Amino acid sequence: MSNRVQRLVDKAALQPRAGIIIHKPSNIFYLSGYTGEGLLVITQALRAIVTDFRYVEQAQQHAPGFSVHSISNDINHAQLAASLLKNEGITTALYEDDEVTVRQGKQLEKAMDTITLSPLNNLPEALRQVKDKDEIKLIEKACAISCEAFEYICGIIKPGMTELQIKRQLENFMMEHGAQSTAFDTIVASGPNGSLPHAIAGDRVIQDGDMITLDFGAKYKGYCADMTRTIAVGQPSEKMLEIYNIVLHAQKTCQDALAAGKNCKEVDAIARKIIGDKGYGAYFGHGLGHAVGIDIHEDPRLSPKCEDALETGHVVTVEPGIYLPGIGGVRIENTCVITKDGARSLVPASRELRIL
Ligand SMILES: [Mn+2]
Repeated sequence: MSNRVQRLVDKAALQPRAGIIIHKPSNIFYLSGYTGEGLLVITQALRAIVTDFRYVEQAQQHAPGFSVHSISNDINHAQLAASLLKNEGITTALYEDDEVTVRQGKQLEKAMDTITLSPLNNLPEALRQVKDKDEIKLIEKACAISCEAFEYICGIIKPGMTELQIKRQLENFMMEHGAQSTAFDTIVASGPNGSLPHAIAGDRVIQDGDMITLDFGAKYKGYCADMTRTIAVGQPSEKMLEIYNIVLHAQKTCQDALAAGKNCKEVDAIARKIIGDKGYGAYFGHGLGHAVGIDIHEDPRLSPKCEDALETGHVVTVEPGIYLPGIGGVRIENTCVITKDGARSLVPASRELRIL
């Protein structure tokens, strides 16, 4: 963790009289290991956590390299951060203008009277894009728990169950098998609900012949998994089989195309071409994928707008889909790590259509 703070200091080219204030929980966790409330104050010499009484002991345990400072009735977070910075002779502070609320911003401006505030420009997020070996292991473990849950749920889904029952059983299984939580709210979209890419699981009862899209992931030691499988309960319609095979071909082709140096929008374009050539371009309206890590959606994005090049250590999803209003939808998603010689899926579950 101390190495990460030093890399941030280097990336920001932090001057001796400049400091950094971190409010975003995922950046606080990445830089310090601390998961409670509060903020980080960093200078060339200082690594500090500003929090309140409830979290003092937790912060000391999580972040041994940091000094821990508690607010009181007389001094708020902004004032305590300002006093730490002023003690170091700091005159400029970089802060997360995309994270602090308007109210927090006003408090900061007031407290930092002799300090000039300036945007940090998502430098911690830039560092987080390339995952180290330990981070990849944690994402891989999160994916392994998710795949076990997928196997389990395929064994119990039957006509007559509701989407919500499936969602609860899937999430419970992940929790009972090592997940700290779900990485995001599980999507269970059955039958015609499958045409809603981010359908909310509800009371719909599974029927024979339904296809069901399951989009879910475990969170393990702070890191997210993201996977989607569309399965069939009994024999699906010809139309659904047709779009399944197109999505499967697009997913496999794009996953095989992942490599360091490739442009994100170039990989997205492969899926758009495959699906478009079959006449379903208008029914694939979202990006091909996104990076995953501490947050479920990180940069870079595999989207038509993203000019970034993939790098070894990026972890991205590949998740093409086709959504036909009133009929249903198919999406297939793996979380993949970019390696020296291509990419490797962290999701071992088969992508072939599973008919229960
Ligand atoms: Mn995803």
